[in-house]
Amino acid sequence: MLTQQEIENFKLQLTGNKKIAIVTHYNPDGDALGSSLAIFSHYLELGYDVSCIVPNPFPDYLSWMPYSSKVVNAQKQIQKAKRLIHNSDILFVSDMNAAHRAGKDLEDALIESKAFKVLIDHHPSPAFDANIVYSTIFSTSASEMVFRFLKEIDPNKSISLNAANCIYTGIITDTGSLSYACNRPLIYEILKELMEIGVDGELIHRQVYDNYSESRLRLLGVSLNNMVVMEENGTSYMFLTRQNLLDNGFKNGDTEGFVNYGLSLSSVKFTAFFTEREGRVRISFRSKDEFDVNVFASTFFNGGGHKNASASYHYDSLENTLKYFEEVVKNHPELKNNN
Ligand SMILES: [Mn+2]
Repeated sequence: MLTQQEIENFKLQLTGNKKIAIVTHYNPDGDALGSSLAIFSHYLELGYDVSCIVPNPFPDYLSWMPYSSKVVNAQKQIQKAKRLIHNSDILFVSDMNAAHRAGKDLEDALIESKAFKVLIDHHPSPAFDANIVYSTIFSTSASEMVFRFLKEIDPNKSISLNAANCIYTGIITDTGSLSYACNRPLIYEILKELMEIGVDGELIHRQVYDNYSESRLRLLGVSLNNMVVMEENGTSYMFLTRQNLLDNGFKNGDTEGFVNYGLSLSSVKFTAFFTEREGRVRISFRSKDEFDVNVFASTFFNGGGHKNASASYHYDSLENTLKYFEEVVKNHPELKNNN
């Protein structure tokens, strides 16, 4: 909830000819892009000068999203991205809880910016110095938070179909199509409102989930083949080597969501997915119920995220990383003697 003071402060910032910039996290997913483009659509359509910046490219299966062609990719246009952040009067930071989540190249620009800063997020422990921190873990997604934010700022201003489509996309992609992190009535009230605005939920589902590349499906096959089940620990993991990625024409975003397959086994309450990159291994963690993968990732892999979904990088070979992971799992008090 915003305070009356925050609402007034923000509205004051909006007066006049203001420049707005929006930045989201590295490796943008459906919620990162959805929340950012929802803010973008809303203020662009109100006549503001708005820019939306991503640290690196978003996956192809999101390219149908409204205004996606207007997104500035900082990896390609770093000077432009920094200039837009520097020159903005209002800076939104969305779907991330700290400046470093936007990657090394944008981190300083976000911290040094003199703009009025608004953080919109749903990760634990927001650690970004902003004028408004609009964040709670009791939310499906940053996109849901954008909806709530816009409603609180001006309950009478309608949300456009473009913005609604973006918000809907963020909500369904961050909840595995409403299968986790969504056990609150409010989310269904929001979805109802989005549909009343004109969102075609079935179409969005097809655009997101039936729009994959061949490389993605091939890589899923390899990942499943590489799956290891640690029955005694209620744990499974899958991995992709660098060679697997090269052999199958890996593109950014291809492995999005793979980690969830490891969790679909009845005996498993904790799963991890490892991707070998240059000089490091990217790891995603997922869990069912009470096992906290935010704590697991931060304790053993210097990462973080949410209770049931987190991620980190490990700076070692894939082989050593998997060995270390197995060791940690076998000795973990909550994973020993799973039954
Ligand atoms: Mn998110």
